[in-house]
Amino acid sequence: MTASPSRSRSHEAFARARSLIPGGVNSPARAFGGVGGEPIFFERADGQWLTDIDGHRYLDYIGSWGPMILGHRHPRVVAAIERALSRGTSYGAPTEGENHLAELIIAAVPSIEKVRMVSSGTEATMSAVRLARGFTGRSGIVKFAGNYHGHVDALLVAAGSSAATLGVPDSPGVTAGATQDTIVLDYNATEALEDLFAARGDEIAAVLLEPVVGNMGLVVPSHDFLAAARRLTEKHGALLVFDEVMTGFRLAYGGAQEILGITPDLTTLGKIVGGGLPLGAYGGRREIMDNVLPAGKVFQAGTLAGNPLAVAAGSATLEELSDHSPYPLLERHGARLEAGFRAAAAAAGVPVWIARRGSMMTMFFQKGDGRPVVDWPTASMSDTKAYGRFFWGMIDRGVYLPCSQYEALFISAAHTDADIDATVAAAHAALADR
Ligand code: HOZ
Repeated sequence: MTASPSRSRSHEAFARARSLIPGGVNSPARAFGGVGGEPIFFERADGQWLTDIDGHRYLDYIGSWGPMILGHRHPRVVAAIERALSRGTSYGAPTEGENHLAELIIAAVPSIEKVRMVSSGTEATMSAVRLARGFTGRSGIVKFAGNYHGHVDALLVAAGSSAATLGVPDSPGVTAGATQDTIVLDYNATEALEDLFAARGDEIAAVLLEPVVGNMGLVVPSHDFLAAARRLTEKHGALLVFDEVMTGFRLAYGGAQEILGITPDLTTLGKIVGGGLPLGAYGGRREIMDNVLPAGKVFQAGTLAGNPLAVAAGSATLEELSDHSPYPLLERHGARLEAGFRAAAAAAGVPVWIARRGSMMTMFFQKGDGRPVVDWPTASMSDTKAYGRFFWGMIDRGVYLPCSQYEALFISAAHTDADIDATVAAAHAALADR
């Protein structure tokens, strides 16, 4: 048995936070509600490491839930932020930096000819949905159970991420009116999608999906499913919207759409595009994007949209990814970690389903025999208590994994072979020691 190190300062900070902030956290995903116990408070991050306020170090496999693909405090990103900071933090007026980041995004993402910057992934998907409705003149939005698109009222239906973890896939406060045009299907349910379009194709403004899902744990699409989504939207005059907030610049420089070979009409971005600062974006074909105000009439605005610090961090991150592609390294690390986790689970006799694409991965703890996890009904059968025990076993061994079975882990370019091997050794010990 490994003794748990003392986290008394985190405990005290959390007690104080709970009296000040609802649930003690500013976003429920970090509340540890899916694994039990109290969240750990951090004071710094360097490369692949996090340091908590009690002085413990952890190998970080969250990377701020995705943005930190280069690791924390990458010198190129830090220098860019410092340069921007020396010139002021916000003007509420256009800058050349925004042009530069727009050029980088357009060059990288196959579907994007024009792009609008916002301050978060939630805003990006909210705006893309409004634009799809404005462009098509239709109301219906098709989403998939377990996909999460931020806390947009119309999309908080059968939502993944913390909504799934904490059992509020349909939040109180979201009115029936706000979701009456949201149609939910199971992910990978090609036939159901075909039937829906056959019956109601002319009502549908957009099909919105995560092209590789990270928000019910990692779930991969079948090629048939994505191809059907592309074919049916095209045939019926609806838009296909890829939520690449997690996968954009993560699975490849051009996002999931680059490796899947399917080009949506609109793409939403967040996380990596802001290099660790708050920035989101949505973009797509020129004739669609030109419907956004003031070029067109679809309203969308933001005081801090295109904030110069966030734009500098995002541009530096994208330039680094483009100049020194980390993707082969991330794939190698991902494969090594996957093989190691698989071996650790087998050695301990623990039934798991492991899904991975590049540097995103989930090990689903299963209650019976290994059964493919392809959608929310199969993901939600996971043994979340077993995941919670594994999570804490890893924490006690200095490895910080997602605090929910229903979130993906992220590897960064700062992780080394030795880090991956240490993580696998920790997994062997944690799984043996349950
Ligand atoms: N979108 C992140 C991963 N599901 C979670 C971040 C959050 O909700 O705080």
